[in-house]
Amino acid sequence: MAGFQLNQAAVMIVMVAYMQFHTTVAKNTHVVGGPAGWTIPASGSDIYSSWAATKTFKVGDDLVFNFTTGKHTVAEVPLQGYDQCNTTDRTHIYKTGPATIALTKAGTRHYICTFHCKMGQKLSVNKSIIVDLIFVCLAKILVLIQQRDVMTLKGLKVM
Ligand SMILES: [Cu+2]
Repeated sequence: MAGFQLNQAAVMIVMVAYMQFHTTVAKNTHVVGGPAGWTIPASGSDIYSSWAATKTFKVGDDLVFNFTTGKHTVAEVPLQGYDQCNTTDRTHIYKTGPATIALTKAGTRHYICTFHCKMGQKLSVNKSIIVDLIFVCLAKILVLIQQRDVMTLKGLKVM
């Protein structure tokens, strides 16, 4: 019984910590390239890698690509497509500006302009959800422990 109450308290603590984490580290909107926006960079793709290096991207954040429709595009491509400016294996293409793209999964994502990639209009971002994963795993483990305790308690009642 004491163990059951302790685990219930532990589940509550993890849930509260998780909610706190999500309210304090709220979703961020990142305007790609800052005031310059999504355009042909004057000095190559360094402008976008430098911009990305100053940001922390989390799952749930949004990327906003500011561009004039018809002048540029945003295509999500694998690393090879990013390196070679090749859109064959693109997963998405956004042709209407501004384009808001939600970062829904962890890992590195690559975006290129299908018109001007070779002129350096490309961006690579890396997202981290390590803290999120730790919370989710911990909560799941505690729920499992709690369920096991409930079953044990039921077993005791029958006896
Ligand atoms: Cu372009």
